[in-house]
Amino acid sequence: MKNKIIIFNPKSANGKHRIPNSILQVGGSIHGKHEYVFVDGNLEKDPWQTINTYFKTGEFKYFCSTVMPGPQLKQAIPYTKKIKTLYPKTITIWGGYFPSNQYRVCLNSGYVNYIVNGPGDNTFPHLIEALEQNNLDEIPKIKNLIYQDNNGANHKTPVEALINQDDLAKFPYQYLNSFYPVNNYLAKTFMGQKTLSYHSSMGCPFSCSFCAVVPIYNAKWKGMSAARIYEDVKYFKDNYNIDAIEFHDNNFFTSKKRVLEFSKLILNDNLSFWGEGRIDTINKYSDDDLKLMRKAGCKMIFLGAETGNDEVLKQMNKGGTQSGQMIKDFVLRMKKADIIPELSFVLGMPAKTEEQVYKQILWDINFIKEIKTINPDAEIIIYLYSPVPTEGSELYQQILDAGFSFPETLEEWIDPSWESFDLRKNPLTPWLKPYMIDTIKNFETVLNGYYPTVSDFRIRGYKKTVLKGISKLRYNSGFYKYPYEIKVLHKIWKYRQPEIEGFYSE
Ligand code: B12
Ligand code: SF4
Repeated sequence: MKNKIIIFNPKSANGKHRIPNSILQVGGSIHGKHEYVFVDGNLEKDPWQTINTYFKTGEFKYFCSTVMPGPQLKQAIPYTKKIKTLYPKTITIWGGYFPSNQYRVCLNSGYVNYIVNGPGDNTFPHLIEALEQNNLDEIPKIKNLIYQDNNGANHKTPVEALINQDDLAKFPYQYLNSFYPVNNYLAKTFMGQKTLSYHSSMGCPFSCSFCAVVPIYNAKWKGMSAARIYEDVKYFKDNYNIDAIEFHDNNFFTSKKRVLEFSKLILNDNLSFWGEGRIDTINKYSDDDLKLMRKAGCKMIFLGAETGNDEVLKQMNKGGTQSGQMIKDFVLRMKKADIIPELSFVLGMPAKTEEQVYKQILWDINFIKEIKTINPDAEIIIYLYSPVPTEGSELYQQILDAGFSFPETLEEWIDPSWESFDLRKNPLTPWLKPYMIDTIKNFETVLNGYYPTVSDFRIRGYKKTVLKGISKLRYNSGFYKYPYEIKVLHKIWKYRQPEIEGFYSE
C-alpha cells in the first residue's frame, strides 16, 4: 500500500476564506495517482488535532504545506516541527513563496526536508514518486527542488521552463468539496454575493527589484487560455451561481488578447471581476478595449503604482515605461472607463541620507493626494518597503550595505516584529526611522477616514459621511498626527483594509 499525503494550507486570514488555490493545484498534480487529504487551516477550529488524527492512523508519511510569509508561518513552523518530533519518519515538503525565497533558513531548521521552488505541478508528483520508490538518485534530477544532502550542503536543482498552463491537471474541486464545502469559500464581497477566487497564470514578465515573484520566476509568465479559464468559471456559474471573480494572478492583464477573449466569453454571464495588472501594460489597451472589459464586468484593477517619482521608479526597476505622469493620465482614463484603479504604493525605499528617505515619503504622500484629486474613486494601498532576497540585484546589495539582515532561524520568523515585517507594516529596515513610520501610518489612517475603501461595503451611508466629516480638516490641512478619533471609528466599525486579509467578505 502506498503512503498517504497530507496537503496543508495554514491559516492565512480571519475573515471569510478563499478557495485555497495553492493546495488545490498541488493536489491536482497527484490526483488519481496518490492518496492525499486536504487540511485547510482557515476552516479548521484546531488544525493540529485534525493533522494529528491523520498521523495516528500510521498511514501518512508526507506532510506538505504551502507557506506564504506572515500569519501562515504561525502554523506551518510549529506544526512541521512537532510532526518531525512526534513522527520522525515523516517527510516534510514545503512549497510557496516563503520557502522558495527563504530556503536557507527553512533547510537549516532541520525539520523541512524538501522545498518546491516555484511551480510544483511536475516537481511534486516526481518527488513523491522518487520517494515512494526509494529512488533517491532521481532526486537531483527533479527540477524546481531545493534540499539538503547528508553533509548539510544545500542543493538547488535547475528551474523548469513554465509549462503550458492549459496542460495543468483539472483542479480537484469536487474532492476539495468532500473535505470543506466549496460553497463556503464563495464569499460575499463588494463585487457580488458569491465571489470565486481563481488563479489563471504563473509568474510575471517583469523584474521589479522589490518583488518576491522575481527571484522565483525570473521574468517568465505563462497563462491559461481564456477558454480554459472559462471552463472553470462556467462550472462555478452553473453549479454555484457565482456572480463575481477575484483573479489572484500576479499579473492577470499581461496578455491583452487573453483578457479581451475572456471578456467576450463572459459578456452575457452577469459577472464582475477584479485582477492585478500593470499601469504601463493596461495603458496600451485602447478605450474600446477598456469599454469591453467594463461591459464584461471588470470593476476594479489592482495596479502597482509604487511611487510617482521617476527616479525611484528606476531604483525599483519597474522595467517598463511607467512614469509619474503616466500614473496621473492613467487614473483619468480609468475614471472615464468607469473602472476603479486600486493603486498600491511602496513607501520607505532606501536612500543615501535619512533626510532623503523622509523627503521622498512626504513627496509620495502629496503625490497620492494629487491622484485622489484627479480620480477620487482611485483606491490607495500603502505598503512599507520590505526587502526580498533577490540575490545579485543592486537594490538587495544596497539594503545589505545599510545593515539589514533576515532572521537566521525559522522560530525568529514568528516573532511578532517579523510578522509585521511580512505584513509590510513594520519593515525593520534600518533606514526607516520610527517618526517616518508614524508619518506614513497617520497619513494612511486619515486617508482611510476621508476616503474609506469601497471594498469594505459595510462602510457606507451615514458611516461614510461621519468618517469623511471627521477626517476632512486633517486631510485638507495636512495635519495627520494622532488621528485617534478616526482610529476609534475604524475600530468600532471593524474597518478592513484590503491589503492584509484581502477584501472584506462575509
Ligand atoms: C490569495 C493570496 C493571499 C490570500 C490567502 C488566501 C488563502 N487561500 O489562504 C490572502 C489575501 C489572505 C493573502 C494574504 C497575504 N499575502 Co498573499 N497572496 C495570495 C496570492 C494572490 C495567490 C496565492 C495563490 O493562491 N496562488 C495560486 C497557486 C496555484 O500558486 P502558488 O501558491 O504559487 O502555488 C504553486 C507553487 O508555488 C507551488 N506550491 C505552493 N505551495 C505549495 C505547497 C507544496 C506542498 C508544494 C509541493 C508546492 C507548492 O506549487 C503550486 C502549483 O504550481 C499570491 C500571489 C500569487 N499569484 O500566487 C499572494 C502572495 C503569496 N502573498 C503575498 C503576501 C506578502 C501576503 C501578505 C503577507 C500580505 C501583505 N501585506 O502583503 C498577506 C499575509 C499572509 C497571510 N495572512 O498569511 C506575497 C508573498 C511575497 C513574498 N515576500 O514572499 C504574494 C506572492 C503576493 C505578492 N506578489 O507580493 N494572500
Ligand atoms: S509587475 Fe508586479 S508582479 Fe511583476 S515583477 Fe513587478 S511587482 Fe512583481
